[in-house]
Order: sequence, then C-alpha cells, then structure tokens
Amino acid sequence: MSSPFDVFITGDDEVLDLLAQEWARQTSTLQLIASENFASPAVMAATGSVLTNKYSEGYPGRRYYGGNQVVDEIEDLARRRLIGLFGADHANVQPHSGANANVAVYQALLEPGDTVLAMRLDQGGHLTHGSPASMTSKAWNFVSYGVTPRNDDPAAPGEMIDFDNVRDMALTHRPRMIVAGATAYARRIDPAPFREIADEVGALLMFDSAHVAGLIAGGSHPNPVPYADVVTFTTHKTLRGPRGGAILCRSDHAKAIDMAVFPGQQGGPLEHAIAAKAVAFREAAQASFSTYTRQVVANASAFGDALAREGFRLVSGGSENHMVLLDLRDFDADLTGKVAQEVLDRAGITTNRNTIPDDPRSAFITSGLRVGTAAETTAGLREDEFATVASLMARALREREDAAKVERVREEVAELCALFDPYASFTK
Ligand code: DSN
Repeated sequence: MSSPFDVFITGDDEVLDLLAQEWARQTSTLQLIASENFASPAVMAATGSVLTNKYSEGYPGRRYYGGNQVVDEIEDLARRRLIGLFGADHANVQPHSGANANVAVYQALLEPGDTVLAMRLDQGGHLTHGSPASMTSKAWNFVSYGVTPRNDDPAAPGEMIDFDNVRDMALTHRPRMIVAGATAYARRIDPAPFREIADEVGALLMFDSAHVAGLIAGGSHPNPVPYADVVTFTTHKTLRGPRGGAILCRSDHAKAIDMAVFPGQQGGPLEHAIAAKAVAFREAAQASFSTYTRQVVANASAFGDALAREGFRLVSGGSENHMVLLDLRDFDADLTGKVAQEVLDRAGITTNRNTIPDDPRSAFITSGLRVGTAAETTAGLREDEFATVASLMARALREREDAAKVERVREEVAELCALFDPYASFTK
C-alpha cells in the first residue's frame, strides 16, 4: 500500500514502489530512534510545496534574486513564530541541519583556533562538539567535559554531566565558548550552571538543544534562551517538524549569525523546508503539543523502568527526557550494540547502537543502544504499550539465535503497530 502522501507521483513505479516499502516499514514496525518522529501531514505538504521551485539567497527584504515577495513573508512568518515559541531576540531558520547550525555559530562567534569546551562524543556529545572525526575539531581547539563515574546507587546515580569537571576545564582552558547540550544523554540539562561557569571565565554559551527542542517548546524541559548567547536545534526530532535546523540568538549576535549561515555556510535557503518549519512552530505552540511532550517524557520514564525490569542497565539510572540509553552488558555480556540493533531490525524494532560512557568497544560496535519515545508517542503509544515493547525487545535479544522466535516477535510488533496509526492523531 502506498502512503496517502504519494498521490502525485504517477508513472514512476520505481520511486513509488520504494516509497510504498518505506511507508510499510514506518507503519508496521516500531520507530524507536530518539532523533526521529512522524511529521504532520501539514508539515509534509509544505515540504512538498511549490516553494521548492524558488531561489532566494539572502534574507527577507535583502535577496539576491527577484520574485521573493511571498517567500519573504514565509520566512518572516517562520522567524516570528519561532521567536514567539522560545522568546528569543532573533531567529535564523535557514540552516539545512543541526550540524550546519552549529558550525555557523562557531564561524560567527569564534576565530579559527579559538578554544571551545563541549561534551565529548563518547560521553553523550555530538560530532559537531569537536569530535576528531568532525571538521569542527580541525578549525577550533575543542577541549571536553564528560559525565560523572557510574554509580549503581539509585539515590545518587552517576553518569550525569559533571559540573565540577566543566568548571575545572573552563578554569584551566579559558574557552571562548562553552557548548551545552547532548545527543545521547537521558537526563534534563539545566542551563543555569552552564551560564554561571561561562560568566566566571568570560565565555560565550551555546546551547545545542537539537534533541530536546520540542520538550522545551512544550514546557517539559527548561528553556535555555534566557541563559545562552545562542541556542541551536534541529526541527525534526522532538519538535516534530521537517528535517532541518535553526538558530536563536541575542540581538548583538544576529548580524554575525546571519552572515555565517548565508553566505558563510550555505547558498540558497530551502524555502519549502522553511514553510514546513513555520507550520511545525505553530503546531508546537498548541496546548495539544504540550500534552504530547509530557507523554513523551512519561513514556520514556516508564519504558526505562520496564527495560530495567528486563535486566538492562540504564545509563545514569533513568530517563528524564525522550530517550533511554542502555548498557547492554548487564543484560548479556556478549551482546554488542551492533548485534542488538541488527537483531531488533529483524524483529521490526528500529533502534540505533550507541557508545556509552567509557565504552570498551568501538563506536562501530558499541556496548550501548539508544531508544526514544518521540515517534511512537505521536502514534499513540502510552506507558503500558512501552512496557510491552520492552518485553518484546528483551525476548528478541534473548532468543536471537532462534529465527522463528525473532519472527514471532516481529509478528507481535506488527499486531501492535496495526493498533496505532501514526497519522490518526493529526486528523482527530
Ligand atoms: N546523530 C543524530 C542523532 O541521532 O542524535 C544527531 O545528529
């Protein structure tokens, strides 16, 4: 069956067939990748709109091409809605991705070689937080902070951002910028202590809220805008918009940020994506979106509890956002993240392997698995269903050598998915 969104793709059976396969995959298997979601039909329609035809290098009122009267209004609308959602001075909605947004901020506010203090990739940070594999580490001098050591006492869980380490590193290295925010970290990130440390050493503060932007917009997580000089994020994770990025900043950084995005990093903006961002920002301002984000967080907490009951160790002992980071070694010392991801794929449960703090295995193999609740909460799953998903995951992984048993899990997953149409909630 084709997706209802493919109606205008006629006469191209190869693409139609592949889209139908992907529609079937997304709707008959469980989407647990923490950085994914189901965008609304309105977001998808805007993404596929006539705006894809237009070139509009520059910014509203200052374009290098003619014919941008309507596009100017679209981009202004997106900026206004975004500023309204988070309360910032200035918004740039042109970044094609979160990585572009981060690099544009570095380019805008740093000189080549400046020191930046950010979370290390293997402790939960992002590639653009100065990973050796990223160009960011070649252009700027990244030093890193991490999380506290593992502590299995539930009253004082470890593997939380180590603010003593952040402060020590800041005092030692005197960075020009501190980056808060993470990509594989299941706890709430409080912007206030980052601001205090940044002020103590005279550093700028950038908050990368790619994962939690939707939780912030929905009021389920603290808003970093009053604390940070710049906030970056992606629009397609918990925020549930089109794939893309955005930047919020204080007015004194606005000109430099805009110049760094265009012409510094990018050429023509994707105005169809910007229209879709505008749609998503309006959706995120509704009361129903706050309800959704509260459920995302409640689901992740319940999912983590259920996974712990199945014998998985939760990195940091729990979840306060939309994700759970699992250490697989307590469940099965021989089970790697790579094998777990592959087995779960066969069982119709889509996840991603992830390094965990102090992981003895490589980033390609890993001892961890990251799961998230944003997408399947959109589809309507609640705490009870996430407990069922935890037991399906555990069964598939325990019985991974028995293809028939893994196939039985896949059938049960399909039965569960058949009860939860990800697009039903948008038509209620
Ligand atoms: N790597 C993406 C994620 O899944 O978190 C962020 O860029």
